[in-house]
Amino acid sequence: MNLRAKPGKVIKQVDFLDISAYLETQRATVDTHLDKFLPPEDEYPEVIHRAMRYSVFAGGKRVRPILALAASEAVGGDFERTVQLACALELIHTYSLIHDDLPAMDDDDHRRGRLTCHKVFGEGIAILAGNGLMAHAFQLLTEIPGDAGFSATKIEVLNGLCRAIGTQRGVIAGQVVDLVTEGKPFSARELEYIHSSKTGALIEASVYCSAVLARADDKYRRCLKTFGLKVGLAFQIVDDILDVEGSREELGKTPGKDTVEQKATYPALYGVEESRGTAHRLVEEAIAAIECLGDKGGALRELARFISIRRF
Ligand code: GRG
Repeated sequence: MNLRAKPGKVIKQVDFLDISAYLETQRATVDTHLDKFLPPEDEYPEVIHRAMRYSVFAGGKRVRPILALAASEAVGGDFERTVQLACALELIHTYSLIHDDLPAMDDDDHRRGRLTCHKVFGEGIAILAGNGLMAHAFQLLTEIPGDAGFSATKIEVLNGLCRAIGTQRGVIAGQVVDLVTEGKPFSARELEYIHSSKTGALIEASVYCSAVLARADDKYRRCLKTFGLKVGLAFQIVDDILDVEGSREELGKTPGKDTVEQKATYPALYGVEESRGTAHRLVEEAIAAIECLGDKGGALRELARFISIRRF
């Protein structure tokens, strides 16, 4: 299996993937394409394009686009098409971060090691920068290259993504329940709903939509969906743990806020150790779910393991 690194450069898959090097090269590939796809800073009205680029290029691990690229590799997808989906996923994710940081939501001053978008550009422009990123993401998706016969596939991808971010177990649904349970007692069921929806749904869509775009067999779509769902939930559980254990330098944002704001988190309900155990178990189940991919699932397996042990 070949893993694409910088555009035009290919890393040969080895038995034991160096995950740090892999993440770094894939991140560079994603960033190059984000830069190409986003409107330039000097395009009128300049302030909105500066705000959009400020948040997108503030840092970020690019986990969702990297998962989309790895899933595509695993099922034989086309790189040029998939990278456009990958960038759309990152724009939607960044949009969710900008809105999540607003005073009306989590009210954060720092994100990705920088002042949040509304702190630099004001609330009005930050709201519009989020909206702008979402609009641009959907524009990118509709412009994925392909002949007329490919349109049905694009609609299926769009549908998968709209479902992932909507109000029926999508990102918005998870954020709503997160918001309304703040400071209140919450059940295990509500907690899993929040995490699977506000974070899991977009991660699940990253691998699932990538398989749809690659026109992969149903068997592969299904196993990647299960993989994404489990990895996505594990990702948010680790995020909760890092909020308890991480530092501002590692996280690029203020730790400890979940406790102060009495958020519904895994450590609050189960404690840190049990939560860590749950995240590890979910990742092992995710890895088992993609057994059908054989050697081609190597990068996805390593990405899943990285997600359970990450420190940032
Ligand atoms: C419909 C997309 C959308 C948004 C509107 C504001 C909102 C509704 C949802 C917020 C959802 C949210 C912020 C969930 C938290 C997800 C999460 C774990 C963020 C951190 O992700 P990382 O660690 O961050 O991948 P980086 O900075 O590395 O990209």
